[in-house]
Amino acid sequence: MKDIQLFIFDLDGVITDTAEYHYLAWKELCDDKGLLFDREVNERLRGVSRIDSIKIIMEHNKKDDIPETTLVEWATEKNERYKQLIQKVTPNDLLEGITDIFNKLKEKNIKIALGSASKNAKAVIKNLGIEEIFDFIGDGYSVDRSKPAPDLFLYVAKNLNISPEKCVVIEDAVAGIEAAKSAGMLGVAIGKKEDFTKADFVYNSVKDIDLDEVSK
Ligand code: B16
Ligand code: MG
Repeated sequence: MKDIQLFIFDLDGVITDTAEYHYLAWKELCDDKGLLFDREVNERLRGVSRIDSIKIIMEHNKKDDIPETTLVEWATEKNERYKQLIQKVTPNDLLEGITDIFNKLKEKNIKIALGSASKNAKAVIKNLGIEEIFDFIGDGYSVDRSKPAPDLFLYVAKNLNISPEKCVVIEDAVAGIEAAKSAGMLGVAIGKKEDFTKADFVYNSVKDIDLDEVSK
């Protein structure tokens, strides 16, 4: 039996699906600026910070001459659209099975934290009605280096005074699992097995997570 004391949850793709809102906001921005953008490119932005996301979009458009200040401006424009869209988030947007997992962890006295790359994480959590669940919130403001760097997960664990080997990270992004493994934590991925070669466990969806199997 592992002595697991903390579960760190990613937000987008694990607790709720804000990827669709990110898609709509990026698509509107790209249409405005005459840039190519589609759902395939959007998939590459999972777990990636806002500024790194726009760099991936530029790479897709083969544009390497846009000044950094313009990229920041465009990313800010996208964020204004995104902030409007997430006003629509309600508790009905919680992914199936997540409340059950939170309840089981609470029963076992295992701590629960958020480890999201999003600077809008707190607003989303508030609209989902789950602010009270978390013992600690790590978001896009917490550290400088984003996933795949282990910094965010290490920061969260340190704040709760729990050593990395006693932590489990639940993630839907390859960069997130890489971050968990370089932090020395257990990495549980949501998605297709073939995409997550470094994960300790992979489940198709959140409702399939087997907490006993993970903690054994
Ligand atoms: P923001 P996660 C990530 O959330 C999203 O998956 C990613 O698409 C987004 O670019 C990133 O947050 C930053 O979000 O623009 O709101 O700061 O999966 O780490 O919860
Ligand atoms: Mg995610």
